[in-house]
Amino acid sequence: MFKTAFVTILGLPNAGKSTFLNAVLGEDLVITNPKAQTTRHRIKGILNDKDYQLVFSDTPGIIKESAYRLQDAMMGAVNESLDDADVVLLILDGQFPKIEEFEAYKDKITCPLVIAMNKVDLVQDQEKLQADIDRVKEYFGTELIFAVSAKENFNVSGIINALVDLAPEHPAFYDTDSISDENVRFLVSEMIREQILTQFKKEIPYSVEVSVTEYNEKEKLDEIFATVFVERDSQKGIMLGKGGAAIKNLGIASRKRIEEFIKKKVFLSLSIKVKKDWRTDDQQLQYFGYIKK
Ligand SMILES: Nc1nc2c(ncn2[C@@H]2O[C@H](COP(=O)(O)OP(=O)(O)O)[C@@H](O)[C@H]2O)c(=O)[nH]1
Ligand SMILES: [Mg+2]
Repeated sequence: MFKTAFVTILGLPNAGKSTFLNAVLGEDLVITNPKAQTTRHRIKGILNDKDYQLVFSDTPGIIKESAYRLQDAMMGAVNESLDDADVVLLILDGQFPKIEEFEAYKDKITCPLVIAMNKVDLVQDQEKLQADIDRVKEYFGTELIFAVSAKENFNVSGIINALVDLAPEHPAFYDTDSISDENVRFLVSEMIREQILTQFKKEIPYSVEVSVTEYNEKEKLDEIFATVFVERDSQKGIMLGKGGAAIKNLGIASRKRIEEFIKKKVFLSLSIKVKKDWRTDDQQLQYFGYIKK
């Protein structure tokens, strides 16, 4: 009897959704960062076992009011993933569950719900945690709640077991020896964006989009050409840095991250272009794949 389920990961920004998915997969497939709104798309990650396939959708963190069109599109991705789910996995920050933020989503969850109280490695007050768990159980009407730490891989397996229990009997939907159906160009562009989130401050992380323009697989090394889009000329200057130092560092860090993931040597060439105010422009958002044509 083979089981398979679409599991949508839902939660507030920074709860640890992407970290949790990576812990499940045992690989850094999706990018994570302390900055909010690191994840912009719905990204699938697949856990394969001889008896089951769990197809996880990592999603952007939910925000109440979008400030610009890109955020509208991000919330669209969340709603679409909820529609397709067999099971919803709600990830809460175990330190501050903030359940009231889910009022608008509670009724949209029509399938079974599993809840992770994440970051318990940071929780000092165990009594408060237990009281919070009881409150969360009551609010969402589920007993399936687990204290976990995605970062330290604590009790991630408890969640997997609960998800498999709830999974319908069904043959696999995806290739059973791959952790993702995302194309490598997209994953690589995300890895470059992850390094931008780490290296740059203020508005830069929110203003960039990365696109891989050419990917040549060669025997000894993969040749990758990517463009970093920013919203303004001034941002281009910051990204280049003094004498090109910033982009050089970005190139080195990104290359290492990509090499670790694809387990192969990489030649990476980065260029920077200005696409004025792309985050508020429907046509550009379409071009970058945030809204459908
Ligand atoms: N201490 C601790 N930090 C975590 C845990 N899970 C995630 N984080 C951190 O929380 C931040 C946000 O994680 P991320 O997965 O990007 O959150 P997302 O926005 O929900 O996808 C990152 O700095 C993670 O390293 C955890 O279990 N314990
Ligand atoms: Mg994320």
